[in-house]
Amino acid sequence: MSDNMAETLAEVVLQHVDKKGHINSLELATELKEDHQKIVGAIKSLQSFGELIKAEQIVNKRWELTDEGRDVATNGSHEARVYYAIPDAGTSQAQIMKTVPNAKIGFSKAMQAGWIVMDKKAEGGPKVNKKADKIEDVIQKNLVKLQQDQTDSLTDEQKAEYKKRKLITEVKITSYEITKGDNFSLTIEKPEVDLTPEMLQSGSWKTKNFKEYNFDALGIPPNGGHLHPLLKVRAAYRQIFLEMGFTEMPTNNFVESCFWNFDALFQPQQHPARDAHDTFFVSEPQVSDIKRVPPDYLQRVKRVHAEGGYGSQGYKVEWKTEEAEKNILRTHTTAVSARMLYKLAQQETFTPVKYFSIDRVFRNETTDATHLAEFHQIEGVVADYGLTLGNLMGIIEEFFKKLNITKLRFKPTYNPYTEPSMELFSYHEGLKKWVEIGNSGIFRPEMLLPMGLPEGVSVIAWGLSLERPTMIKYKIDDIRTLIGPKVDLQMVYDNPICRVEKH
Ligand code: FB9
Repeated sequence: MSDNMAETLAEVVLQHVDKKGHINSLELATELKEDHQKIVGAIKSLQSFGELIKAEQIVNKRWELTDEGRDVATNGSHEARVYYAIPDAGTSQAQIMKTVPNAKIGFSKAMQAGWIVMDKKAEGGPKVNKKADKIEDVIQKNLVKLQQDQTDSLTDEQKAEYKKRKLITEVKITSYEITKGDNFSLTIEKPEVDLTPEMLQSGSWKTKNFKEYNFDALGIPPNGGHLHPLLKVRAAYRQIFLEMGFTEMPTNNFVESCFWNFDALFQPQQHPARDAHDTFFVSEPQVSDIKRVPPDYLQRVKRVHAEGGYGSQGYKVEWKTEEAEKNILRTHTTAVSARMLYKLAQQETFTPVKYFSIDRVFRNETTDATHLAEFHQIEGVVADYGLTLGNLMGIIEEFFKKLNITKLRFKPTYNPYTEPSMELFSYHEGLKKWVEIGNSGIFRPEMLLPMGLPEGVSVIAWGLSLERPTMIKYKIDDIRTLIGPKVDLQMVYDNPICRVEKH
């Protein structure tokens, strides 16, 4: 029904209430030959205009015919149809059962009514005959009367029987007694509405009553963008490195050759970390253009792996270009550090540098609440003449001090590309125990010298992840609520700014 039709029906309701003082919705629907539900809809819409009308809900019960009841009203009761199906000469019960609808119940009811009789000794087998000369189909008459004028003329016994035979059912009929409200009026003050695109397209705006524009209303606060917690912590760590004079390395290549990720770092080609269960190998393009590695440098790397040199005995195993040229998802940002250090070594004159990187790395790990197949590695690198383990420990202490971590411990460990190497530990006041917070070391000569860095230049470096400090800061227990498909974006909207108090 269009808006206009509903308004018209509502106006008709008002006119009838005005004329008669009160009306019943069912009676009005009958009088207007209109669907009762549409009358109810008009009443509901009038109720939304304040006290125009009073509508008292009336719940009545009445008997209505079922589908089977309507069939009986039209075609006669089951027993009457059996009676009229019997010829004067009689017929077999089977013939009745075959040809008359609902014959089973009709047959027994006709027998009970004394309308028909069975002759079991009839010639040619049992026969059913009419017993009564004529019958009155009271059921059909009662149902037709109920159907036509809704009067409840049935006796209680008849109701019980017809209900039992599923010919009638009792239904609740909700209707409304309508009277004039305190603000009764024959005209409907249209509600104030907001303009919508549909009104403009349909032209219905012409009959609408629009709210005054409130130009003083405050606008809806725009839902601005929200930084992910990881990016907030990354910004904090980036600021610390920049304050310490570090330059960010270009880490915008997730795909890396095994040469830069492993071989340039003097990581042996047989190292388990280079297996597929630890590393994601790229199938297309499967190999990098190894010719882009300066051939002389590649040869020096090959030699230091296979034969040694620079004071090292090497690994004394064959070194294969086919291994070096394979493409992988980088397993650490130290691959980028290697590229940067090689580039540094090509300078005419060596200049000390401080580099850092914070970016994604990928490892073929089993995921759990604290591990994903990727994480963000934070790495600091310093290259200069004569750097020592003391410098490494000192710069790490300086770095973590800016994160308010002063209780540090260094534990010797092994890395393939640094010697010596140290794991970093910090005392966790909450857990009352020392927790690992990173790793570090001095790059080996077998990595630096083939690059062409001058004798005496040493490079110190350390690394940690971005996810661990982020989870601690934002009190997130499961890394999968921080990153991945299950992340609740509300977490991104709600988490506070990342502040690192300055010390
Ligand atoms: O981040 C780690 N832990 C951590 C860091 C910070 C933190 O809170 C902040 C101080 C306030 C709390 C915890 N870890 C390193 C230690 C562990 O979490 C470890 O279980 C997970 N590690 C990752 C690698 O796991 C496969 C963290 C990641 C890691 C480890 C080593 C490096 C980088 C990241 C490195 C390196 C390196 C070494 C030498 C030369 C160059 C780089």
